[in-house]
Amino acid sequence: MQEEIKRLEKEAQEAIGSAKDTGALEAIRVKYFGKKGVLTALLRSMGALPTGERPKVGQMVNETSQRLEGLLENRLAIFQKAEKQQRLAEEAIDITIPAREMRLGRLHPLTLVYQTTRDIFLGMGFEVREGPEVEWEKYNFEMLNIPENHPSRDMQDTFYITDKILLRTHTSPVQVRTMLAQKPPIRMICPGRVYRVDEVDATHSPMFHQIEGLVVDKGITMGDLKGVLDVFAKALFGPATRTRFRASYFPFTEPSAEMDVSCSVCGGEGCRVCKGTGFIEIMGAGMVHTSVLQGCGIDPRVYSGFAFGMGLDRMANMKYGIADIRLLYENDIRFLEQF
Ligand code: 2NL
Repeated sequence: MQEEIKRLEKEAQEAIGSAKDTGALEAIRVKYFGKKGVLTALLRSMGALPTGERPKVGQMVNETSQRLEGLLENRLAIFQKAEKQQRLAEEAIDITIPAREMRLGRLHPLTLVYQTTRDIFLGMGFEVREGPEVEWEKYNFEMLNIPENHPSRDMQDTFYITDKILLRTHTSPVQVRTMLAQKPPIRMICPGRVYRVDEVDATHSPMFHQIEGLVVDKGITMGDLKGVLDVFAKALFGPATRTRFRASYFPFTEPSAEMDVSCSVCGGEGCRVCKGTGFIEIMGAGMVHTSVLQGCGIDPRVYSGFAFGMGLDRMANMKYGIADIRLLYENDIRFLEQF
């Protein structure tokens, strides 16, 4: 019996020593210590021994069991540690993969041209004023000396909300409101959306953007108008830019003019863009009509002023070489990313 126990211990030691993983160790544990295990069976069979031998053999089995269990536990701890390490290695997250690129937004070309224009006028002491897009007919037309029978007042050209309320067709009513509210000196620009009944095509949209400007003070002349607008044109299109003024007509200015700038593509030589003229028209302007000043409570014998207006959409298209106004409103990211 004692020989058998020694043999079993040796056999178990070898098995434990050559086990490759926790699974193999568990199988060994079951084989020797399980319910039907070899050592368990040995303990049970002790009843067959002579009474005098039982304590000695019992002690021997217990000691053997303790040694083997210790051995098993040590090996088990080693395997568990190794297996844990392997699992950690396998489950590791690769944090060195580059993060997804941050997609930075851009300013819309209209915003860019607006901000540039605004900053040029801020630099000359102008203030920015805004007003409602839904406007009184009175401020949009009457106060601007636009007569009842004028074609722009037609339902065909203006979006009416009621017979007295409409979508403003220009930003001039903001200037009317300013003149009604404050005494000269006034130096202001008013940017904003304006509306006209139009079919959409490459050059027309029922909603577009305007910037108008107004200066009212004592002794303001056409010379101030030309000087300010020339400074503006050079600041926006470059110092080599030349300007020229042609006589024109608006009901709210007298005299009225169109300002052209030398073509930035050919420098005034004449090309496809300026249709061979060397100049491109960029805005309308004029001396504020005395009736408009008077209507707004400003005495035209004391004060005079000049005003101008330009389409921002057209300016943006010119500056960035955009051929179709619709591109400004489609919000196609492939288009917008280019600015
Ligand atoms: C154009 C021409 C212009 C004005 C706008 C204005 C405003 C007041 C009084 C007098 Cl309150 N004038 N604005 C003057 C001349 C021309 O715009 O072609 N715009 C796109």
